[in-house]
Order: sequence, then C-alpha cells, then structure tokens
Amino acid sequence: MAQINATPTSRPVLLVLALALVVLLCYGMRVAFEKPGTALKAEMLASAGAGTSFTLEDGARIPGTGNILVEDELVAVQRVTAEGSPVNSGILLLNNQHTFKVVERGAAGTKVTNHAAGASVKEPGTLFFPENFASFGDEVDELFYLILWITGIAFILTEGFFLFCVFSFWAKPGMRAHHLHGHHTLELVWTLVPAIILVALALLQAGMWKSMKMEIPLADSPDVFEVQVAAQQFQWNFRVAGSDGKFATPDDVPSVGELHVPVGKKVRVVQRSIDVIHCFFLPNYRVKQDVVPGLAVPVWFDTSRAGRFPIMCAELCGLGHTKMGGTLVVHETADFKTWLEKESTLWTSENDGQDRPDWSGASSKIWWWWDQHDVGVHYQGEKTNR
Ligand SMILES: [Cu+2]
Repeated sequence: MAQINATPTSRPVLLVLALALVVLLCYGMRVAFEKPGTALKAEMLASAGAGTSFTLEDGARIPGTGNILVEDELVAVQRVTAEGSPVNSGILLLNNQHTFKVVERGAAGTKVTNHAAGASVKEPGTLFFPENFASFGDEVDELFYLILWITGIAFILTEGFFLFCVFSFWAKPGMRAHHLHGHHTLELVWTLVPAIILVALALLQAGMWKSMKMEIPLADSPDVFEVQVAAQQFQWNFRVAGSDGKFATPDDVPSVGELHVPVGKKVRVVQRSIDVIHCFFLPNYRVKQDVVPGLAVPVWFDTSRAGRFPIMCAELCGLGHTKMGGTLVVHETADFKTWLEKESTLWTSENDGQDRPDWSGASSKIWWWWDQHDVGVHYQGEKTNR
C-alpha cells in the first residue's frame, strides 16, 4: 500500500483537506438530490402562463392533456410532442420525457377544471420527507426530526471531541502516550444517558405505534376502503372489490402498478408477497411496511386529498428493485364511483360470468393463488386475509 509521507506540519493540512472533501461530497449529494425538481418547479411557477412549454420528467403518465401539481397549484398542461419522440434539437431524450405546454393556470388552492384527472410532476428531489397527507404524518415527522436532532447533536459532540483530541494530542518528539484504565463515572454516564433517551423515545412513540400499526381499521366499517396488495419481483399487483363490494368475485378489479382509491376514506391495505420480502412505501403518507411471504400484513392510511402519489419498494428485493414503483391514484368520490363501475363492468365481461374469476393477463395466477391459499396471520389476530 502506498504510504503518505507526511511531515508533522503537513498532517493538519491533510486532515483539513480530507474534511473539506467530505463537506464537498455532502454538498454535491445535496445538489444532486435537490436541484432538478426544485429548478423545474421554480421555473414553472415563475413563468407558467398559457403557451409556455416545459419538459417534464414524469410526462409518460400524462395522456396528452392533464393537470400537474406545482406547489399547491394545479396547472393544466397539454402534450406538444408525441410520446417517445425527439425533443430539443433532435436529441432523443429518455422515453419518459416529453414536452408539455401550459394551457391553463389556476390560482393557489383552486383547481383547474375541464381536464381529465392528470398526473403530478415527479416530486422534486429532497433529502427530507415529501409533503405529508396522512393524519398521523405530522407525528411521524416530529419523531423523525426529534431523533435527527438527538443523533445530530451527539454526532457533533463526539466528532468535535475526536477532532479536539487529534489536534491537541498530536505526536511530538519525545512525548510518551499516557494510558488510562477505565473511569467508572464516565462509563456510567455514557451508558445511562443513551439508555434513558431510548426508553423515553419508546414511551413517547407508543401511542403513535398503536394507532398506526395495531388499530388497523376493519373492512366492515363504512368509512373503510379495503385494497389487496400482492408484491412480486418486480411489480406491485393491486386488487379492489368491484361494484358488489366483495373480493374473489368476477367483478373484482385487478391492476398492476396503479392503485386506485377514493378520497376521504381510511384505506385498509392487506399485503402478501409471492416471493421475497418487499416493503410497501408511500412517502406522502408516511407508510412503510414490510411485505413478508407467508403472512397477510395489514397497514392503513387515510386519504384527505385527491391526487397521484408515488409508491415504492423500500426493501432491496433483487436486481429490479429500483424499478419496483407504482402510483397511488386518489380519486374524488364521484370520479372513483365512475372509475369503479367502468372497470367492474369490464372485468365482469372479461370473466364471462364465471363463478371463479378467470383473471386474464400477467397477474392472473396471483389472484387465483391469493384466493386459494388462506393465510390468517395478522397483528390483530384476525382470521381471514380478506
Ligand atoms: Cu420489492
């Protein structure tokens, strides 16, 4: 291994350079995460008048015309280039990039109408949480930031002490190291203080844990909407009950990658995995729950606002893990009713009135498997997986 031949005077310089490099790396990460989305948002807010064109990163989900969310404002946009066509002086951008022009802009808090429910711009990158829409989300964020403060202060204190020692006790010719053999008071302090903090945090979050993970709304309540999630390498399969409100009947609506729910409901999510451990993650709803093979794991969140939100897999589940995303579509009540009736009719005819659904397409076997193999393992000790 190459050895850095540092003289005593050059060592502090090397150390400062190394620290500067770390700071630079952190700053680079921040820029890499935050810049694209924020810049697009700022650009759109500054100049989104009718006729203005933008290139959206997540344009593939807008079918020609749609609404996009900029800050709290809905902006109606229209695709001006065909899907996948070259934009910007013949450079073929990635398939999911398209140019859109703004056709209408609503004031903050209002909605742009006359357009089909559209897509939201890809959330701007951030090192922190995206906007919260869950009723328990603020509590989750408070706990997160409290822990971040505690660990941040501990980090600065310990690293500060470490640097102080490095500089103050730098080797000098003729100076011998001095050995210490333990210090009972110190050891008691650095054991007890973290222990007290951990117990305090555990007590502090107990109520939140109970409401998020233990008091999962039951499907038979009228304000609850149940969905089924079958995780698979590498896609999310969803199923909602059709117009009859019952699962495992021919009018059930299966989907891949897009989960449709009505606004203003508690959404009860029952999840199973057909292969490895996945993790159902809704960043905007502060929901993150492992999906474990052999278990039916319930989780819930409430929807207070219509829109489109990202779904991710937060468990490294194989080579395609990073592509295992999806979209949560929260519909207005009437809009959802229309959607469900349409899909329900479509799937009923697809299944041709058979007793057991004949799921066509890629997810056919999954829902057959789900209905045939009952697993009743829940936090709540409920017996059924439906
Ligand atoms: Cu996964």
